[in-house]
Amino acid sequence: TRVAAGRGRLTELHIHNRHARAVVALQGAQLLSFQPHGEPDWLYLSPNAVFAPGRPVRGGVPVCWPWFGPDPQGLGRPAHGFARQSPWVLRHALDEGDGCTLLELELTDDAATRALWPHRFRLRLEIRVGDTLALALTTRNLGDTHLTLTQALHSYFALDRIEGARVHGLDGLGFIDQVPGANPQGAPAPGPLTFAGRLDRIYPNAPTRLQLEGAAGGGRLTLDSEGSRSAVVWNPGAELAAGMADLGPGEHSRFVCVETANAGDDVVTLAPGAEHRLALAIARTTEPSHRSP
Ligand code: TA6
Repeated sequence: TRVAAGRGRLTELHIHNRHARAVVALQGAQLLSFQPHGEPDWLYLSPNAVFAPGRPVRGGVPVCWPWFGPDPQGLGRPAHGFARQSPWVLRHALDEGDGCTLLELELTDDAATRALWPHRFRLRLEIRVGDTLALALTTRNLGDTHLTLTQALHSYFALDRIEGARVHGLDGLGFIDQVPGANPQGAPAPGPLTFAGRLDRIYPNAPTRLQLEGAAGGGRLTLDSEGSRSAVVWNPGAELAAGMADLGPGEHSRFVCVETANAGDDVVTLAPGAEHRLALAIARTTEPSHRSP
């Protein structure tokens, strides 16, 4: 593991082990790239992403914390919380016996975080880089009152093309439709989820296993989560992506966000001293696509 001067004055960690290469920005503890040897990157990073201190980076796995979505109190604080644009600290980088690398990054409260959110906390993100990828986000309440939070591992997965993408595991489930103007109570539909335009949904009762078909490199990515009842799926569609400065025309076709979350009614409450762990493990399966989960 090498610490390197990254793009736009951000510091990056470059991991290269027996299994894979990965890049993590210390800002936001944001995984920007995960590439097992001989495979394309599993993660999408926008060619128009902005790399600058204090600005969220479009792609990889942003950590949305301690709220998911717009400021829940309408106080004008940043969307998706402040963790993704805060400077984190690298605690450990361990080479494990099996050739995997385990990184542990940490964010703790300081004057800047308390000005936005008046709580004492320790937030840790473990990233395990092997021939599979595992992330675990653990929040500990260091204060003497209860705290509540929502959060997400806002993973951007690289696709060959959006028309080929299918999310399996959400068939027949109700969802909260987040597209402006849509009926918020989305009607459940049979079959895998496909993409034909802008889609932005919170599934409040998602299973712990989802599969993404159509990921760059073929096969399926299997997503196993812990500590989460809700999943979020987002694709901006052609028009919105074209108008976003850090995406651009055609970029909607190259990714989909499938997010392990505590969002909507899936709120985490932590007593003083308590902790919560939100985890995601991702593996590629190359089984024939007719074997649905
Ligand atoms: O996870 C979906 C979502 O909340 C969408 O509503 C969309 O806005 C997206 O995240 C990206 O948010 P950002 O603040 O990174 O532009």
